[in-house]
Amino acid sequence: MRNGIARFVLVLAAAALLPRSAPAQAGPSAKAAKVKITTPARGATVSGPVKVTLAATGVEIVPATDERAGTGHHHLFVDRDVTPVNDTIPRGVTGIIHLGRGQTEFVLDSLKPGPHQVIAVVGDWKHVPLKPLVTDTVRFTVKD
Ligand SMILES: [Cu+2]
Repeated sequence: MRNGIARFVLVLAAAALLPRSAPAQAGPSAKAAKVKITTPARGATVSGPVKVTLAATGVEIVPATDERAGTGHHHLFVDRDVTPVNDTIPRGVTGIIHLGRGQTEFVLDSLKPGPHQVIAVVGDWKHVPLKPLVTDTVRFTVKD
């Protein structure tokens, strides 16, 4: 019995020493949206064509025609920097791909052998990047 009380006191002491848990989120909108390029794997050496697969959390991936808050669609910047984050992501530009039908994968079929970089950015129905930025970068190599 004495042993049990000692253990209880010890647990209390340990609990007091534990760091306070993070403050509760204000609501669903406070949850930060995230995107991850799930393939190709980081640093992988792959043969072409290269299928890029995307997984988003905290944001609903929908077609660009779906004009609702809390939604967005994927954009890929292939071997180029992202455009200014407050600007509309342009169309018809080499290396910038809008997955405007709500797709979560895209096949890059014209990458030359060598190192490449893909940056994923989730943008809203106006094609403007979400804030805070929802982005992921993967570098990989296409073999000869
Ligand atoms: Cu777009």
